[in-house]
Amino acid sequence: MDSKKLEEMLSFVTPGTALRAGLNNILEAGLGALIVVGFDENVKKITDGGFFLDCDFTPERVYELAKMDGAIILDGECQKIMYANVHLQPDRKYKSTESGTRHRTAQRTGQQTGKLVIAVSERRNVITIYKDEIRYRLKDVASIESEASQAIKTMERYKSVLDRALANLTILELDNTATLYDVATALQRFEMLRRIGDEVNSCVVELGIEGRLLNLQFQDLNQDIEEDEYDLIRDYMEDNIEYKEVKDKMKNLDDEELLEVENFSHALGYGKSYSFLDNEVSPKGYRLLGRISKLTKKDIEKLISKYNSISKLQDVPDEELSDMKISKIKIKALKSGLKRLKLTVELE
Ligand code: 3AT
Ligand code: 3AT
Ligand code: MN
Repeated sequence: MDSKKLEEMLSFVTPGTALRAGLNNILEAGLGALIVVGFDENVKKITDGGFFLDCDFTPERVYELAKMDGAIILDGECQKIMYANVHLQPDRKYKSTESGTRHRTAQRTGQQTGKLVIAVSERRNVITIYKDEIRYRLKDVASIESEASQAIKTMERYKSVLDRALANLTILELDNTATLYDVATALQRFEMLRRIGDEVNSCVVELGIEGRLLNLQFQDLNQDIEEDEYDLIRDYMEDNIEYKEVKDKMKNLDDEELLEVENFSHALGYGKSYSFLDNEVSPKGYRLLGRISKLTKKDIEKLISKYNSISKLQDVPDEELSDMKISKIKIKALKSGLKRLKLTVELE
């Protein structure tokens, strides 16, 4: 499913919005509803009967109107109630998987008009939202919260595994003994973390204002992750490949492929075989140099375009760096920084 589109749909009905307050009232009173968000020619074409209101939207009004049969039509911003008691007659060429007439109508109307359509089920006490090909059943806050707390725990575990993999890689890189296997494993950890992070994020979105605390925890766990991954990929990807290609390949792996380390070295542009994993590799240096605070991005680019390898850079005499117009203080920071990186990682 298109998650950006679903997020946009959810933004209309998450806890904290006026529309959700109205929907909750309807649900709690054991009523049902059929609501279309947006009114234009396409919607008009399929309406029959009902009456024109054009009044300001309030949760109370929409609740009162839901006591009537038929559909309620709002404007696109949920600021106005345009019509109530409307009979909708969407084209039957749009397929519906639902059984009741309200839900079938909602699904077809969502496809035909491209508007957000909401059905509150009187019998089953649930809210379902539709738009184009998307059909999504809203979860109640308590069950999202318990799902989210599971996902956050998993995220914490994955994060600490990733941190260990990166620390290990740092030592190997500075010893010039890193293999493609070590790099691919670290990348695999990044991708696993990203996937569970996506789950947490969708909980955050659906929780609306109820998700603020969860969002803080999520942001905290995600800190620097993207940048670290960006640096790691640029450190090792083959010259004929783009960063985005690498990311897309990783994203497109299915659950089984995710577990096979060689898929990650393949994503970096290496051959698709297990045998490449023993290859010794040296990073360009983006990740390690990025941790030396005295060096600017420009310095790092300059060093990498000249040496293209951390192992070479470690042995470059200071004079040679001075000739490149790198200041004494930065050279000192670079040399001692690399030594210190190794020490601190080894102590951890
Ligand atoms: P009531 O006076 O409320 O009984 P009504 O004419 O207001 O009847 P509703 O919109 O309340 O009709 O619909 C009641 C049920 O009738 C809902 C649905 O199960 C059935 N129904 C309505 N229209 C159709 C239809 N075109 N085909 C099959 N069932 C329909
Ligand atoms: P419940 O889960 O029972 O709430 P349903 O999908 O089973 O919903 P029903 O056939 O029971 O749907 O119809 C319930 C009401 O939905 C009846 C009517 O007020 C409204 N409704 C059904 N079809 C339409 C339609 N085409 N346009 C406007 N309102 C409709
Ligand atoms: Mn029904």
